[in-house]
Amino acid sequence: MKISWESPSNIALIKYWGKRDIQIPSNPSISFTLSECKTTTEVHFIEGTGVNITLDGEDKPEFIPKIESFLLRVTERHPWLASYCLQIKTSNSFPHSSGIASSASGMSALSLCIVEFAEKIGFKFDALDFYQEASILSRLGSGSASRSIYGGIAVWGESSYLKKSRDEYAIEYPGIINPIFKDYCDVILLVDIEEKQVSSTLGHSLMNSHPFNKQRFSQAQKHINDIKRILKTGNVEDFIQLTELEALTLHGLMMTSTPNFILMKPNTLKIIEKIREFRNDSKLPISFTLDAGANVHLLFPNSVKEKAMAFIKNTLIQFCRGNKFISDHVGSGPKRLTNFVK
Ligand code: 2P0
Repeated sequence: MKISWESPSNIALIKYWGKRDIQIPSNPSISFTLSECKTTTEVHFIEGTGVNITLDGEDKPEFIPKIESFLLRVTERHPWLASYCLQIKTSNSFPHSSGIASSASGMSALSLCIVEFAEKIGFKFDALDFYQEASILSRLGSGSASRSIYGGIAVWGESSYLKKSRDEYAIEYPGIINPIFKDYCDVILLVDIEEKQVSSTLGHSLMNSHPFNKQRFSQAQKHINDIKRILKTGNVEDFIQLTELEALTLHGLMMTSTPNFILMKPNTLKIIEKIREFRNDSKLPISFTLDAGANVHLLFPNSVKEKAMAFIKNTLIQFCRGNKFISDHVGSGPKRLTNFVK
């Protein structure tokens, strides 16, 4: 039986950085689910054992250890999986060497295929619904992947400010969302396309002994309360202040851990300077956030898209590797593609 899903990447506004036990986050995080940056995965479930994987039609034996350890974790919840061999065919909409992590879209697409198959063979997910189960499995593969299961805005990790939030799975953001955020734009400016310098596993683990960890985890809780108000009112000035602070805090944490890392490149800083200068002069609500790398995510409301794109083409593009950027926006979440083949 072949099952197929398409699942998007996401960009965190309140960052997940630090975890314990089996992928339990040290603080809650909130993200925009993207639309254009996505992974398409088809899984052929065959009776037997083992796994093989192709990316864009090419065998990828180097991906197998990571997938196997993920499947081992999943088998604890889904014992039926031990009797199946998985043939996984996957492709990403974004270039492999773009510095964009494919773990969120890739792990969520694979998890959705597994949960759909589980449902088809009559496996019961206790009290959880389909998407909660898919988010749990995604989390076991990669923390940020748990958020890609939902369109719009997703929350992962418990916060007293959002009563339905959980550490085990993400949920669709349960608060009121001002229309301005429903089609917010994210243009990813590709500064560095190399493999990640620091694996997220190492990055997260450095938070365990980080001198500022307690302050950071309580700051993130406070930021959930702040963003809740901002998402409701649509106050873009406060949105910019909070999300830029989150981005720089993430990098500040990496710069102050032992060992420490500088993941920004000179062009990352040039772009940030230009964004702040342009915002000051134009009074347009154009801002940035960062992932755990050198690329810059340019964030702005859809209403200023034309001016923002002109700013990119006139000023920012010169700092992008090969003049490349990816234009994305808040999206509607994963899509089931299964064309039922027995
Ligand atoms: C996030 N990042 O909230 C944060 C902000 C990067 C910067 O989650 O070890 O690949 O697989 O759970 O999800 C990147 O880490 O880490 C990440 P694992 P993941 O999006």
